[in-house]
Amino acid sequence: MTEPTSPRSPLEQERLQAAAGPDWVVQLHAEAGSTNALAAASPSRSLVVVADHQTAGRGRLDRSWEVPRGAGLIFSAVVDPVVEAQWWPVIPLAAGVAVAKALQPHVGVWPLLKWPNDVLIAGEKACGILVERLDTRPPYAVIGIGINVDQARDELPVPTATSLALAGATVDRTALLGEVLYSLRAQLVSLARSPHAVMGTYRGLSATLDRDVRVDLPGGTAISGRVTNIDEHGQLVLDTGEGRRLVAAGDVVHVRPVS
Ligand code: BT5
Repeated sequence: MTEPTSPRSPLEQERLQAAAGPDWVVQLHAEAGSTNALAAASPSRSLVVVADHQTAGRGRLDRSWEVPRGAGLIFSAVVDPVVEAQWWPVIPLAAGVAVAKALQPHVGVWPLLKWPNDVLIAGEKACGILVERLDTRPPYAVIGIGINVDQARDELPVPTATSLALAGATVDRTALLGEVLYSLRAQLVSLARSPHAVMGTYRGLSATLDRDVRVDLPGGTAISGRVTNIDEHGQLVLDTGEGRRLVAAGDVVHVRPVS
């Protein structure tokens, strides 16, 4: 379908739509502030807002997501997850599973997931995911995904980041969009049928399970302990040495692997 292109060739609407297939409605912006913000501003089911370049990319907790022009795959998909509210926390984890599965054939190893949903290649972050719930009826989820495709080391904003290129994979962003959306659809179908099954897959890809961690909590405090489980609702189960704590939100720092 497509001729070979260099990883940073400008994206084209028609090619993206062809790669995404009929299940999705792709809307390309040569430049956007945040694709999550654009998708949330005029949401419709199965809309996929793609940006060739993003100038105000958002991370969790008001952090930023930075990618040089053309070096990343940056998009937000609007979905109707058809799950009860109690299972919404599993959506970002399902998205992480979807990205890991889509990247595996390119990098030849299994990407692992740092809780909740950083996609790591060789321990470094290759993809960030930001899921937001909209007050629509039914409530839609905006699933924002940023994959580092072509950055050189000095183009990454933090030393803990990596890209597919640095992992040895030359990947066409258009084809990758199709692959990730296909994988995302499959995980969402699986989630609607059985959140337990998705969590089973998630645990198998977790880089955080059985690790000693420090979790920086949203309020500014931190707790440390061993991650003994990630429960059915995606919460960390932490053995602090003084008891068991459940963590629903926070930033994990892996302290050291289990010997
Ligand atoms: C995330 O937040 O990892 C979620 C990032 C989601 C980005 C996508 S792009 C499409 C959609 N539209 C948006 O506006 N956002 C979504 P968090 O876990 O908070 O991580 C943010 C932190 O990762 C930053 O504070 C940096 O330390 C680091 N960071 C920033 N840019 C990065 C990059 N390109 N690669 C790896 N790490 C990065």
